[in-house]
Parts: sequence; C-alpha cells; structure tokens
Amino acid sequence: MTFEFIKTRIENDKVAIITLDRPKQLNALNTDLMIELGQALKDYDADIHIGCIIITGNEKAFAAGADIAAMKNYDFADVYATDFITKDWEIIRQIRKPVIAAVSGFALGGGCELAMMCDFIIAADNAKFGQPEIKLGIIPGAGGTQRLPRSVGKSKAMDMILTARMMSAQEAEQCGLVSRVVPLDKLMIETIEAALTICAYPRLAVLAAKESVQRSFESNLSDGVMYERRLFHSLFSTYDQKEGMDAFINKRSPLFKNK
Ligand code: DAK
Repeated sequence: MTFEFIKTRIENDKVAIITLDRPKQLNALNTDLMIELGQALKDYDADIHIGCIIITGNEKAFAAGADIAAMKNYDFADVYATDFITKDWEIIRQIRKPVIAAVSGFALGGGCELAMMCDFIIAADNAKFGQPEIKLGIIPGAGGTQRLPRSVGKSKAMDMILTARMMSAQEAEQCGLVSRVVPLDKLMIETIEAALTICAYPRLAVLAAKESVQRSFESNLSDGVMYERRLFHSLFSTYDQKEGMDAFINKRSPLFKNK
C-alpha cells in the first residue's frame, strides 16, 4: 500500500503500524489523510495475518487537530449539507481488531479525539492532550464532548473543553485517559510489545473482549452483562478455549489456532 499522508509498516509479521505523516503541519488531520487512514485500517482489519494495529505520529505531534486551514472558509451550509468530514472519521469505529494509539507530543482537538477512538492509549512522557476547539469558536466535533467525560469524568472534561488547557501525560495517566506512560524513546518498543502480547492470544477471544468492552459504552449494565455472558458462552465452542484450558491443566504452552 502506498499513501501520501500516512506511512504503514508491519512488525513481526502481525502488528500493523500506521504513522500519521504530515510533520510540517504537526499531523493536522485533513480529509485525504482520514480517507487513507480509514483505508489502511480496513485493509489491516481484513488481513488474517494482522492481529493488532497501532496508530502513531512523530515525537512532536500525534496530531494537532483537524486541519484548521482546510476548515476556515466553510460556512454552516457547506458543513451541514456535506456532513463535513464525518464519514471519514467514523471508519475506526468499525474496526474489530484492537487498535492502540501510541501518542507522543501534541494530541489536540481531532488528534485527541482520534486517540480516544482507539481501544487504548500508550503515551510518551512528552505527550500533551487537549480539546482547544473553543479557542477557534467551535466545540469538539469528533466525539470529544462524549468520550472525554466517559474517560476522565465530567469535571475534568469540562475543565479541558471549556478552558482549552492541555493535560500532561502524567495527568492523563492519573485520570485514566491513557493506560500507561513510558519514556519517549521506549514508546514504540513498549507499544509493539503490548500489541505482540495481544497477537499471541486466541484471536476470537480478543475480538470478543474488544466487542464486549465497547458494548459497555452503548448499553446499561444489565444489557451489557448479558451481552458479555453470551459472548463468554460462545467462546466455549472454540478450539482455542479447549486448547488454552488443556494447556493450563497439563502445564504446557498452548498452541492456538484462532479457531
Ligand atoms: N491545522 C493546521 N495547521 C496546523 C495545526 C492545525 N490543527 N496545528 C498546527 N499547524 C501548523 C501551524 O500552522 C504551523 O504551520 P506553519 O506556520 O509552519 O506553516 C505548523 O503546524 C507548526 O505549528 P506551530 O508553529 O504553531 O507550532 P508550535 O510548536 O508553536 O505550537 C501547537 C504547537 C500545537 C500548540 C499549535 O500549533 C496549535 O495550537 N495548533 C492548533 C491546535 C488546535 O487548535 N487544534 C484543534 C483544531 S479543531 C470532526 C472531526 C474533527 C474535528 C471536528 C469535527 N467531525 C468528524 C465532524 C476536529 C476539529 C479540530 O481539531
């Protein structure tokens, strides 16, 4: 695959790495970049060799938001009639394999929202998160007002969105926005290691785990628990459940077949 605004590579034959690549604009997200990102995500999701996907940027920026230069001349009729940039931003929600955001530098506006659309975020110690849209006379438009409060609670989300202040990696870890903070020079090593760990587990269980956790954001507790129960039961029909449990009992390493 060749792209203009992203780079892609595969690590250990099973981890797909997508690097946002508009460094001069701090990886500002324009329509073409989002189309390419969506295409790469769909291709890797369909590739049976790939078990996990990483989205990353560069040391200075994961992404400093949607491209302000591309947005500035639109009026209401333009953005409402064309459902401005919406469709290209939704593809990541359809991806069934785990997607990890490896964030260093700025993750602002749409960049922070993109990171939050991933299944979890590993942050370098220089990462800075923020939703500064209010400074531009707009509000977050790719789920920031919905995902940030679910992630960090109402008070901190309001603080971030209304004051436009940036949050350090350490603060982001303390409030649960990111799963872990690592030194900048270890960001990709640690993220790839996490991805390889996931790849080593039975694929069907991985997909079911992601689907079930995602469900918790869309349902009340009893419906969510019932959804989890059904997926849990269904995994007893897989080869890998038999193999995993037999391997444990017989004190040997499992040989999973993703079946
Ligand atoms: N867009 C376009 N260009 C950007 C940019 C952005 N978001 N952020 C940075 N750049 C460009 C700068 O203009 C500059 O370009 P040149 O002047 O060199 O040509 C270059 O990147 C380097 O930036 P700075 O010179 O400003 O670098 P500094 O280190 O001094 O400052 C900064 C870094 C990140 C603090 C600063 O660049 C900054 O404040 N950037 C803007 C951050 C921002 O406001 N982000 C929110 C944008 S609004 C939606 C989906 C998404 C969205 C909305 C709807 N739907 C699905 C409906 C998202 C909206 C947004 O994200």
